[in-house]
Amino acid sequence: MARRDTGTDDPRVRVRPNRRGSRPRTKQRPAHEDAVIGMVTRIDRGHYRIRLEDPSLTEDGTGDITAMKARELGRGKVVVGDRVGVVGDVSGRKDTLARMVRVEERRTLLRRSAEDGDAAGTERPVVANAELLVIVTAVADPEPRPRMIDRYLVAAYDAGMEPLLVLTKSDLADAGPLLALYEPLGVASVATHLERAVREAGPDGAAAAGTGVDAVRERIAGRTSVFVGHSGVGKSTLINALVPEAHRVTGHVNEVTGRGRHTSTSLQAVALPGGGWVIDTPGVRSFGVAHVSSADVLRGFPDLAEVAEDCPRGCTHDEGVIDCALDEWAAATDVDDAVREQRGSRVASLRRLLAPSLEAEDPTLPSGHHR
Ligand SMILES: Nc1nc2c(ncn2[C@@H]2O[C@H](COP(=O)(O)OP(=O)(O)OP(=O)(O)O)[C@@H](O)[C@H]2O)c(=O)[nH]1
Ligand SMILES: [Mg+2]
Ligand SMILES: [Zn+2]
Repeated sequence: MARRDTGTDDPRVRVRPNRRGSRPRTKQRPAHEDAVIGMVTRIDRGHYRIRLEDPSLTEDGTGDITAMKARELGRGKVVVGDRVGVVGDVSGRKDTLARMVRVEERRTLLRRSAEDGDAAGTERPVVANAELLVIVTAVADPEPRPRMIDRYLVAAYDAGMEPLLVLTKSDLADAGPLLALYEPLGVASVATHLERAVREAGPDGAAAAGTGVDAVRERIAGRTSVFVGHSGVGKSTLINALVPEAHRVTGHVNEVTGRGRHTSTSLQAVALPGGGWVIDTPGVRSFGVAHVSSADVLRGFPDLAEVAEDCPRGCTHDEGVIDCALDEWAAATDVDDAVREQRGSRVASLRRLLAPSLEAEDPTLPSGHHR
């Protein structure tokens, strides 16, 4: 997939290419050559929790330190997942603060746009450098919202991230209809069900299995993934099952509103035992993608993007527009009926993801999917 330039949102944040040890040869040395590198794992009121690449630098050997932004960094946003350079006291001792002096170039950037208020339409960075967007949706309790999944898919393609659909609570309802809705797009998916004992272990974790947990573990191994979705879908519970050391607090779904309690309140990156990171995020009601164009979405589907190269200039690829090459491709008579049918549903699914239609109502799932 083509990666877009994901520089920070503010030109005043100095982004430097990742040089990995090779010293610049010019006489002009960059500022803070002695800075050590780490990853931002949590942000709490202007305090950045950072895990250093070299954990032996800290007194306790964990590599965890706290830093504040140096003034020279300007107002540009630094987010969880950012690789940053820090100077000063990196001992990690209690009450010490290091200085964060630079942000390395981002490989991916998950962004969302504000949907109401003064900032409506403006985009904000959410997480940097993650490879996998784990879209967590409960098959019931709370009710699944396919539009939300669609928005997250759009955000993943825009960010240059690979999506993984995880359908939780498959003990409560059949995951089949939802899986079928995303099958034509070729989105990887896993249905999970955690045993009561695992769920109730809460932040103390329980390595005991549940259905689908191993499949998720395999997919996230050695990579950086972000778990997103509505409050109460079971993001933190799943992360505890995957990484018992995570100690994430979990909540209940309110019987009256059918929603979670917004138990997790901040983003938190948790190291995987075998390498890689999982980033738990607070549940959100919606995820704005107004900043994403149809071309950004198409990049997630190289085969369809190639077909769309034959579209008239400025084609929106919407259903019913004149001469959209996707229609011609989906109706081709020189292929088997089965292939034609497949193409048709793939184009229809893509169109569902394209920006304007995202405002529409949720597609209805076949009734009676509850157990
Ligand atoms: N029946 C059932 N319940 C589950 C399953 N997984 C999680 N839950 C329950 O769902 C509720 C919410 O779980 P959390 O992990 O706190 O949800 P969350 O997505 O982290 O929510 P926020 O932090 O508010 O965004 C808890 O009561 C869990 O026990 C499952 O597989 N089956
Ligand atoms: Mg949570
Ligand atoms: Zn078109």
